[in-house]
Amino acid sequence: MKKFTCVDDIGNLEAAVKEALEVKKDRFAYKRLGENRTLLMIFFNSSLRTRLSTQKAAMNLGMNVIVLDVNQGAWKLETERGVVMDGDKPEHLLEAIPVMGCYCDVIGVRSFARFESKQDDYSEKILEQFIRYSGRPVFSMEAATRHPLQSFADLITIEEYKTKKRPKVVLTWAPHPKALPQAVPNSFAEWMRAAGYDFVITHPYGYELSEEFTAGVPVVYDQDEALAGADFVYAKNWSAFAGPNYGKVLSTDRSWTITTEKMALTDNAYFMHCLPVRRNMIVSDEVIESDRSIVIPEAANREISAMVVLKRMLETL
Ligand code: AN0
Ligand code: CP
Repeated sequence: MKKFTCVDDIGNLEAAVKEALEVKKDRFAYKRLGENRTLLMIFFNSSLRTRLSTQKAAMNLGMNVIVLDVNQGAWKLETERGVVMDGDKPEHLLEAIPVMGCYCDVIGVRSFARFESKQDDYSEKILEQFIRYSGRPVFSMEAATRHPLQSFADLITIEEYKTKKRPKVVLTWAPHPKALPQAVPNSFAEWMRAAGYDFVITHPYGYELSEEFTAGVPVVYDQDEALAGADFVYAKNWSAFAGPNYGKVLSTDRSWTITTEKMALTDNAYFMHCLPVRRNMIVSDEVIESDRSIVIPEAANREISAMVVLKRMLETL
């Protein structure tokens, strides 16, 4: 595997989940595969889970790991070509990327939407430059439009917990005080469609996601109606995508918070969230602490999704 940025890169989903459950049974079986190979993880944004789970996955495979927080200790990077660099940025991404490629065999990149230009965000300007100029296999650790390691872990988790062949999975918007990217819901939608589940999205008017990710998925604007009969409730906030409101917070309506009353509308659904989560904005204390909350096993599966991706990259080096 030369890149992992979206669902198409993983190929057949059944085979990918099978491989995931296999490595989960014995996560040290491929300890020799990564010997003398180096993973470089580059963070333009904060992270707890991605940082730890991906490093752990690489160590399980015997790799060496270097982590670079670009905004802490590295030179500030200019990302635009043609800029006269007389400001506060001493280095250009176009040198930094091939230099980083010299010191490693595989690169992971976290680079969120910047909400300065929808065109730049949705063309994955930063991630694509790593793919083009690093000379190394590149995987996304959440980029501007997708979070595929998260979605893959979400899929593994649903496959582990489902009791029906085709469960009803509901992606629901929930309130949050700050503008968040659409990457997690875009990506989740893309993977749920590919998995062929009974998949429904619910959000207030104005929060429509890009059709690129949601084509054919029913959108129900009444959250209670959407939750009826759900087997999995996947909560997430995102900012507006459509039109001039791109990147804006249009609502903080707490009647969309997932509470015990909301969960009572479901078919005893499991509660999921990628984390980090703001309690009593996105979800009540009671729901996230309940025995139907699977946010911790979901986070644990991040190690497994990262293992499958790194293993496949190592196998094709
Ligand atoms: C990020 C987001 O919503 O995309 C990361 C989630 C994994 N969340 C925050 O910035 C709080
Ligand atoms: N879910 C997730 O990607 O978490 P982090 O932002 O902490 O890595």
